[in-house]
Amino acid sequence: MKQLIVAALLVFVVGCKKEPAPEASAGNAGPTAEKKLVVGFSQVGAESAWRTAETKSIRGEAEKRGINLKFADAQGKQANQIMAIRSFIAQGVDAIVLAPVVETGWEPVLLEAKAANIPVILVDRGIKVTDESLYTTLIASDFVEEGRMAADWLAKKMGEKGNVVELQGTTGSAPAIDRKKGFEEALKKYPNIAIVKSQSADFSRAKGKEVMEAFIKSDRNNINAVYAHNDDMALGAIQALDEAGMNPGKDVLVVSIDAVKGAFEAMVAGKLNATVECNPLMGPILYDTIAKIRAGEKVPKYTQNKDQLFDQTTAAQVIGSREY
Ligand code: GZL
Repeated sequence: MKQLIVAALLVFVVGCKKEPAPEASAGNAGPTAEKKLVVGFSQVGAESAWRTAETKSIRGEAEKRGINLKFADAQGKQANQIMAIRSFIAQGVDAIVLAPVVETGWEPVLLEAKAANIPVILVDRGIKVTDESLYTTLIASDFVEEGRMAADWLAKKMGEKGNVVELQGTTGSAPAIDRKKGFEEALKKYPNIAIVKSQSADFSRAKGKEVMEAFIKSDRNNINAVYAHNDDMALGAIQALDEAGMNPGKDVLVVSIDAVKGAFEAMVAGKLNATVECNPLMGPILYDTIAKIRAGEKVPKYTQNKDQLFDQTTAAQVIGSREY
């Protein structure tokens, strides 16, 4: 009888042995695995080398940190960004990241995110809202300061006199509005410099070439310098100037913003004169900020990415160490 009870007890103990938790595969975390952070990211599009670098940084860092990043490319359309944000809300993501294509028109969808209690982090561009609680924080460069830096450098190079043509970024976007504002503000110190033409080329190289061709066609003898709101448009303008035999970088000065690899190559080649860096490598600071928000820490409303100007005097020794 005693043997019977011991045997029964043995079966009971073996039978209760805890099976190891099923391996937490990428898709379904096992019962003991920590729940993966899920972040929805609505990206403007892929209009420039800078944008590509920003996407690479944000996606790559999510991969590195084991974050489940849901990525939506809006192809430059605000309606697509609004749809993407609604989809993230429906999926119940832990945080929404938005690089807003333009400054206005965000209140309705951000009110929905707020109602769903999902924090919204703005990267790279700001928005205009009456209720600032609709987003938790903005991580971006100071575009007005970038415009001022470009203007001051160009004015000195031009001997504080001459005519400038301006290639603006995407109409209604924070960088286009503020880079124009900063450039004009700084030019007030140089009454003998005039902006004789100014038009949007949507941050794209192809449109930058197209608009520059039109500027050349209409008044080629009155162009002493080009100010482009980003390197891609500047490189397009350089192509147009080259094709017109106008010697970019020497007879016509060219200054832009972003400091992507192509800009350094153009500076080394003597075709671009200077570029103001606008750092796109937002991944690490973005996820550090999300971690603080989720831990209940106070984060600043605005975190400024520091910028610096590069010109031909330093391009050759810096180009090898550039990360984007
Ligand atoms: C700046 C970013 C701008 C870049 C462009 O933060 O929004 O958009 O300067 C990009 O190259 O297209």
